[in-house]
Amino acid sequence: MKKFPDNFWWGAATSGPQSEGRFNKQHANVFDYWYEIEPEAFYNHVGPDTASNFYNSYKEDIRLMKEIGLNSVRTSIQWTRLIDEFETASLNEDGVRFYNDVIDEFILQGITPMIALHHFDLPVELYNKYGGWESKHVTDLFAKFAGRCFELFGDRVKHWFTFNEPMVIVDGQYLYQFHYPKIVNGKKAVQVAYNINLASAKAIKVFRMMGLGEKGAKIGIILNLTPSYPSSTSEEDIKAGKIADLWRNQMFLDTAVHGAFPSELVKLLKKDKVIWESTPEEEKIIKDNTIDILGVNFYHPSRVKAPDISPDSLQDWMPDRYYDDYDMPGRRMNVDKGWEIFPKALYDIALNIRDNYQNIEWFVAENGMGVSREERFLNDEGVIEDDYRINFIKEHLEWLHKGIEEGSNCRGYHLWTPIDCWSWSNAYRNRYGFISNNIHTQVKTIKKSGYWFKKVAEQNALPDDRNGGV
Ligand code: BGP
Repeated sequence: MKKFPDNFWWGAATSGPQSEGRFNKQHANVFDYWYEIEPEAFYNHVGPDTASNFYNSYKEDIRLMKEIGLNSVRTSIQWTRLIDEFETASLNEDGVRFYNDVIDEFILQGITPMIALHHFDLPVELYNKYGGWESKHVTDLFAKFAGRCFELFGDRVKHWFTFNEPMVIVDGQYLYQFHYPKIVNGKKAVQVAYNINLASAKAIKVFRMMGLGEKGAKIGIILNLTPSYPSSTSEEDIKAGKIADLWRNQMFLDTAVHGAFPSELVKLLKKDKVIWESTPEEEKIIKDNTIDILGVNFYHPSRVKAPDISPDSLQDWMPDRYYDDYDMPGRRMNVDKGWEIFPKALYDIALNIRDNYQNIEWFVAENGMGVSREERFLNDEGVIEDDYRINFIKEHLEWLHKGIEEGSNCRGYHLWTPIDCWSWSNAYRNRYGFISNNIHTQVKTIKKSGYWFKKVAEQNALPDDRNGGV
C-alpha cells in the first residue's frame, strides 16, 4: 500500500461558469457573450446556458460527490452572478443566496469547499469599458469583488484561490486566440500577465486586512505548471527550455511565492522593449502579498527546442520567438485531447516546489483525462468503464507519492472534474468526470473511476497492484 499523509484531500474541481448554467445571472462573462455572438465557435454549438445544471441540481450533485468519497471540492464564484454593479461591488441577492446554499450544502455533506474567485470568467462589460485585464482599474474592481466574497463566506470557506490558470487568460485572449476576444498582441499579453499578478496580490491584501488568516483561512493561486523539457542536451535547446519555463511557469509562480518576477524574464522583456508598466507602489503590493498555499493544475508537460528561425528575425514580438514546441517521437498521448501523458512530471513539479519554492504547502488542484464518446465504454449495467482514467490517475498518484515521500509538502489530489462539465469552446466533446452527465436529460451516473476513487479515499492509500488492487 502506498499511504498518503493524514487528512489528505481526495477531491475534484469544477468552476462556476462550467457547471452552474447561466440561470438567473444578471451579467454575461466573456464566454457567455462569445457564445451569443459566435455559437459556431463552440463544439456542436453547445454553450454555457445549461452547463451541468448545477444551479438547479446542486443538492443532488453534491450528494453524488459525497457518494464517491470526495472530502474536498473546488468550484468558483462567478463575478457575474454575485455582483450587481461592478464599480461598487453591490450584491445580487439571488447570487448571495445561491452561493450560501452551495457552501452550506458542501459542509453539511462533510465536503470541504474550496473557492476560486476567477476562472476565465471576466464580466464582458469590464472588457468593453476598460479592456478587461489590460486595465489597472479592473484589478481594483477585482479586489472589491474578492472582499465581498470574504465578507459573505469567510466564516465557512477556509481555502481561497484568487485565480485559476491565469496563464491561460494570457495565452487564450492575447496570444493564441482560443478565448474571446482572440487578440494577438505580445506587448498587451505582457501587461495583462503583470496586471493579473497585481490583481491577485491586491485580493490577498484585502484578505489579510480582514484578518481571515487569523481565523484559520488560507489563500493562494492555482497555476497550470507545465515543466519544460528540452528536446536535447544541446546548449540551444536547454536555453529554449529555460526561457519557456520563465514565461510559462515562473512568471506567475515566482511572483506568487517569492513576491517578485524572475529577474532573467524582466531583463529579457526590457531588452525586447515589451516590459510592462508598473510603479514601485504596485511592486510593493506584490512583494508583501504572497500566497499561503499553491494549487497546481497538471495535465501535460511542455517539450521545447531551439526555434527554427532566429529570434532576431523581423517579426512582431511573441514569447515563443525563443522556443518551438517539440513533439517527442514515441510519446504517449491522450489522442482525444491532443495532450501528452507524462506522469513523472508531477514528481518533477513536487521536487521543484520543495527545492525552489520554500517547500510551500501545495496540492494537485487539477489533473485528468478528457476522453470523447465515452458511451463506447458503457457496460450492461449502464456504467462507463473508464479504466484508462483509473490508470491515468493511478500513475500520477504513484509519482506524486514518491515526491511526498521525498519531502514535498503536498496536501491533496483533485481530479478535473467531479461531474462531466462544459469545457469552454470544446463544450462537451471531451469528458473528464468521475460522474457522467447526459446533457439532454441531465441524468448523472457514477463511472467506474468514481467507485474506484472512493476506495482510494477511504483507505487514504493507493493499493499495490501486486496485492490485488481495488
Ligand atoms: C483546465 C481548466 C479547466 C478545464 C480543463 C480541461 O485548463 O482550468 O477549466 O477546462 O483545463 O481542459 P479542456 O476544457 O480544454 O478540455
